[in-house]
Amino acid sequence: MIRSLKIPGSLNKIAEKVFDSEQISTNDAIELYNCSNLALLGVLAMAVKKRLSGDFVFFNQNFHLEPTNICVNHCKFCSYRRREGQKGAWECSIEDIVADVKRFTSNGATEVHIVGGVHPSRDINFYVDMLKAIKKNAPNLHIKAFTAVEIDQMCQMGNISVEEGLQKLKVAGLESMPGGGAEIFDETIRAEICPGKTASAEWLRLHSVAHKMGIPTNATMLYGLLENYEHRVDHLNRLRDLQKQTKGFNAFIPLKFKRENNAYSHITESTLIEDLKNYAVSRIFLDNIPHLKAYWPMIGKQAAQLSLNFGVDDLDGTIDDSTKIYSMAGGEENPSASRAELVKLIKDVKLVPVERDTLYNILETF
Ligand code: V47
Ligand code: SF4
Repeated sequence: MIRSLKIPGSLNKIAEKVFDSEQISTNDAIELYNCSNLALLGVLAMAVKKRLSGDFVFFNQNFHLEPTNICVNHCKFCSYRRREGQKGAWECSIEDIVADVKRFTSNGATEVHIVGGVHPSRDINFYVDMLKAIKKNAPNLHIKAFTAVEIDQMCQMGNISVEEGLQKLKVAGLESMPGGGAEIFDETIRAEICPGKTASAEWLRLHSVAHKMGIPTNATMLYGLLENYEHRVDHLNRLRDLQKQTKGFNAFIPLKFKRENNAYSHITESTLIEDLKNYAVSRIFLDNIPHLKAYWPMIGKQAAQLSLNFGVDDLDGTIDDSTKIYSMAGGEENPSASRAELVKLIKDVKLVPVERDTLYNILETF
């Protein structure tokens, strides 16, 4: 039925590929990015989404821990980083962290997401102790922790290889990794927006090491800054290629650049139309990564709900007002969503809400 849509010109060939479950090429993806027919992009993205997850839309009960915002890096888009001793800097002790873990698990959380700055003097041993303390106090809580950038730098400080470091973290309780730190892989743009940060090739290598060790990970792309469509497609393509080898990525999360309180405040943020297009093209191109997540604290709940018609099948989680990264950059203030709210959001667009664990096992359908 959908095939009888009158699709204009060369887009027809791309649509045929999508409906025939064929991977589209990088040139096709660039053509889709340049396409102004948002409705068509939505139809194509939903065809891929339905193949991968039917009518399901996933969410979980989670909270974030941000152990410190003191960071040795100087990413120009970051609104959160502080120098040691600077006003607004924070460092949580392991005791602080355990207290948060107890509080949030008693609210029903099944996952803790831990991401913070790259602290100048906390090496891998501090983080190993932190994970052990969390596991001791909440043995059933899934620990999804540390971007590849944090792990790369904590291993360098501890003078051990990434392989050894990941093994230590895994033994201490690390079960999966979030997708941050990927930013944009193109080396020229990366050097401009986050000079000195873990290189793209190393980010990808660290994720491939994690996958081979049985640690699943996510992947992100920071968009709406200095990059063009070619850069975005190059980023997606490097992820798709790695996924072909390892199959270790669970979800892809586009991260919309937010401009408040950072060095790029003069840049206009991407429009909602651009955000929806970006979800759709990502879903169509990355057909070997099972899930596409809309991170609602960054784009807001209404835009996240709209994204469910553009290939998104995951709304992240309840968050419970536990993250500051995006509110400091202009995202949702005090982000929190009840299960009932997420369920309603999904039901209202006639899709099926599923509460999942971190690894997408179904806990409850609504
Ligand atoms: O790597 C920082 C981004 C990331 C800004 O895996 C910004 O489930 C936009 O990794 N505008 C960290 N983005 C967050 C992250 C994440 C978030 C949600 C879900 C998951 C997951 C992972 O935040 C950083 C950077 O790309 N970021 N500042 C900003 N001003
Ligand atoms: Fe540090 Fe992360 Fe901010 Fe970069 S984005 S300066 S690594 S806290």
